[in-house]
Order: sequence, then structure tokens, then C-alpha cells
Amino acid sequence: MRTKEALAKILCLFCICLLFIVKSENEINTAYDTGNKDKTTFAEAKAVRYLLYDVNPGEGFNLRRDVYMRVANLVKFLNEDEPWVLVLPPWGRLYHWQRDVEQIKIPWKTFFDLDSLRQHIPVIEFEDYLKVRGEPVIDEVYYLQGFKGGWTHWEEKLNITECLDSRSGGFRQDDDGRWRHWFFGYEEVYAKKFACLSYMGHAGFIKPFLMHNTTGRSVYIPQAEEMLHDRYGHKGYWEARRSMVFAKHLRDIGDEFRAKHLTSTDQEDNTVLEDWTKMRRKHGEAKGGPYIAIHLRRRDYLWARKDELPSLKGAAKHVKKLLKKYDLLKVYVATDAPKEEYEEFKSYFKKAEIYRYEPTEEVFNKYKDGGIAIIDQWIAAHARYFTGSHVSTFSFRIQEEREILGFDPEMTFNRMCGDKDQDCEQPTKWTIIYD
Ligand SMILES: Nc1nc2c(ncn2[C@@H]2O[C@H](COP(=O)(O)OP(=O)(O)O)[C@@H](O)[C@H]2O)c(=O)[nH]1
Ligand SMILES: *[C@@H]1O[C@H](CO)[C@@H](O)[C@H](O)[C@H]1NC(C)=O
Ligand SMILES: *[C@@H]1O[C@H](CO)[C@@H](O)[C@H](O)[C@H]1NC(C)=O
Ligand SMILES: [Mg+2]
Repeated sequence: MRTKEALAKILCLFCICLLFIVKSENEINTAYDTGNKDKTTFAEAKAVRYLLYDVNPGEGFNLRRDVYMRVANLVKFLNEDEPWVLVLPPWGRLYHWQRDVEQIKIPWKTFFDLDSLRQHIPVIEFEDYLKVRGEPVIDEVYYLQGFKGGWTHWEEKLNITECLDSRSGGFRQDDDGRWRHWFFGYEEVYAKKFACLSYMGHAGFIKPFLMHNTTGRSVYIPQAEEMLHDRYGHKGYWEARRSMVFAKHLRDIGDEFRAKHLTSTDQEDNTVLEDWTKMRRKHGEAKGGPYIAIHLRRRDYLWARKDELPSLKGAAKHVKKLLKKYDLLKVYVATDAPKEEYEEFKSYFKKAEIYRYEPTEEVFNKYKDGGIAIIDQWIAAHARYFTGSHVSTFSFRIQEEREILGFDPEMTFNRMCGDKDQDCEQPTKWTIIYD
């Protein structure tokens, strides 16, 4: 009797486990199928593998978005031969995100529309990856680094070598031989294998290594920024970029602000967003709302690029000229400036209306610094005219958003000059490419 009961219990547990695994695998297949409608045969034939990545801890939000595009296109390339799913690295502990609360383990769905990402490649959140594995494990880690002694000439190459970073990027082996790391704040996670991989090449160049030199179900490549864009600014770049649609809840907040303060609606401004796979605007079709938007990069940029950035007064002077030229009255300011600096900037205007988005505590707690940055970018992307800050990736991402919406490049690829160089070089026009 007893043994029968025990057996039944074990059987029952086993069934529950099985159910869970089946459910998780289904989730993955969904993630997989939505991304690759025509390639489901691979999913049936070969076990799905997972690619994880991260970016050097010092890098900001918008360079991280750029690295996503490189890795996404690598995953797309891998899927021509094998089914790989990209595991999205949770957001957190960014240098610029230091408002009071700790901001870690933020899933991508807080910032981006996952269905849109999945129309480019199969992706899942890190937490879902952990669920699928049922164990907090990553099979293999290849910590990307340069080659010893730097480089004298460009040549695509990779090699497993000693770690150049004496801390091995914070990876250390415990007594059981498991590799431990901060792992995005999931410190229960461990890796089975760790090595440093010296790398010089485009992202696609790592494909044979992943296919033939790794065998684990999951492979994690920290420092993925070591891999360059396969073709910067070309079709693939823009496909990945177009798939990075901001989360609807953030777009909605931006749209509400536009309607309320800036007399700006998509119908009026010709900026209606469509399914990115079908959207194809011509330059100049988007009109934009009746306001000038600027990206006024301050804080750490003031140290590094002092001469290329305008003073607050200089920026105000430039904006006044723009208002006159385009016969407008409103200005939207996307900025990381502290309150006092923003107030000073505002004080230089008499007639014009100056706006900045300030989140309520509730909105901030939900969407954090990353969400607020996106709301700023979204509002700035819808202005009649945009001007940004010298070589800021924050400005670059706004320019791309405007390319997707269909603005005239003349109204997009602009930057404010330093006070001493009124005639500064303007940004390269990286215009959108579809084919
Ligand atoms: N909300 C908001 N945040 C900004 C703005 N400009 C800079 N930041 C913050 O500062 C960070 C800048 O880092 P990054 O994204 O790497 O852009 P970059 O350093 O200008 O190339 C952003 O991610 C934001 O957290 C802005 O206009 N609005
Ligand atoms: C990958 O595997 C191939 C074939 O086994 C081998 O020749 C090559 O050295 C390996 N590459 C690395 C970086 O380990
Ligand atoms: C790879 O690195 C090892 C030692 O770190 C070295 O002996 C070998 O020559 C390197 N191979 C290539 C192809 O650079
Ligand atoms: Mg930065």
C-alpha cells in the first residue's frame, strides 16, 4: 500500500515536471515561430540553442541599443543554418541611471515591444530562459576581449587566450568548479565553462565558432561590443533598428504629452506608426508637430566634450533663431540636465514656450530612467525640426526614429555647435535603407 502511494506520488510529480517542460518549450517555440515563420522545420529538426550577451558595464543605454542590433543580426545569420534564440540581457546598474532606487533586473518589455523584435529574430527575456532551463545555468561563457598588445592592422581573427583583464570580468570559479558572476543581479546563476576569447571582427565572423566550437545549449558572450556591425547603416542594420519599436505604454505617455502641450497628433503631423515590416515612408512625408526639439546633453558630456557643446545661453540663442526660421513658438527639451540648468536655459526665453517631460513618481517607479529617456526620445522624434548634441548616441537614436517616421533629413541630422565654433560640422546623414 505504502509503496503504491509513494509510486503514485512520484509519478504525479513526474507528470507535473513534464507538463512544465512541455509548456516552457512551447513558449520557446512560439518565440521562435513568430520570428521565423518560414524556418520552423529547423525547430523540429534541431534543438534550439540560446545566445546570451552583455555589453561593457561602462556603456550607456543607447550604445547598448546599438550592440543589440549587431547581436540580433548575428542571430539572424545563425538561423540560416541552426535555430538560435537570443536571450535579452536584463537592464540594470547603468552608469547614468542613478536616481535613488536601485534599477536592476528590468525586462526588455518595459522599454520595447517584444512582438516587434520577434518579427526580426526569436528573442526571450532572461527570466523566461531561466524557466525553460529549470535550473539557473548557462553552459558556456566566452568573455570577449581584444588581442594582447592592441592591433597594428585590421584582420578578422579570434582565439581562445588568457584573460587580459586580471579580474576576468568578475567571473570566478567556486569550490564546486562552477563559474560565478553578478549575472544581471541573478547571482544564483552559474556557468559551467568559462574562457576569454580575443576577437577582432564583425559580428557575423563569430558564427562558425558558435556553430562548431561550442556545444552547450546556451552560450553567453559578455563584452559583445567587441563585435562590429556587419554592415553599419545598410539594409540589415535598418531592419534590426526598425524592429526596436518602443513599448506602447511609453509611446502612449509621449503621445499624450504631445497632444496636451505641443498641439501634436499623428493624424495632423503625418506620423502614424504602422507595423514596421510594412512601414515604408518617403523622406519628407512626415510633417511633425509645431515645435522644435533639442537634445541637450549635459552632465558627464560636459567634461569630455566641452568645446563641442553649447553653453545654456548659446543653446538658447541657437533655438531662438530656429523658432524664427521655422515660424514656431514651442520648444521641447530632451535633456539630462539638472533642474537648475534647465531653469537657466528657460530663463533666456521671453515669448517662446519651453517644455520638458517630468514623470510623476508613479510613472518613474514603473518605467525608471530608461523609460523616461525613451519618452524624451519619442517626443523629440515627432518635432518639426530636431537638433542634437555632438556624437551622442542618444541623439543618434532620435535621428533614426525620425528616419523611420519619414522626416526630411534636413530637419533631422543637425547638432548644436559649441559657443566658439558657430559653423561646426553637422552629423553624417545616415538615412534609412530598405533594400
Ligand atoms: N531622460 C533623458 N535622459 C538622458 C538624456 N540625455 C542623456 N540622458 C541619460 O544619459 C544617458 C546617456 O547615455 P547614452 O544613452 O549612452 O547616450 P550618450 O552618452 O549621449 O551617447 C541616457 O541613457 C540617459 O539615461 C535626455 O535627453 N533625457
Ligand atoms: C574551432 O574548431 C576548429 C576545428 O576543430 C579548430 O581548428 C579551431 O582552432 C577552433 N577555434 C578555436 C578558436 O578554438
Ligand atoms: C592562439 O593563442 C595561442 C596561445 O594563447 C597561441 O599559441 C596561438 O598561436 C594563437 N593562435 C592564433 C591563430 O593566433
Ligand atoms: Mg554613452
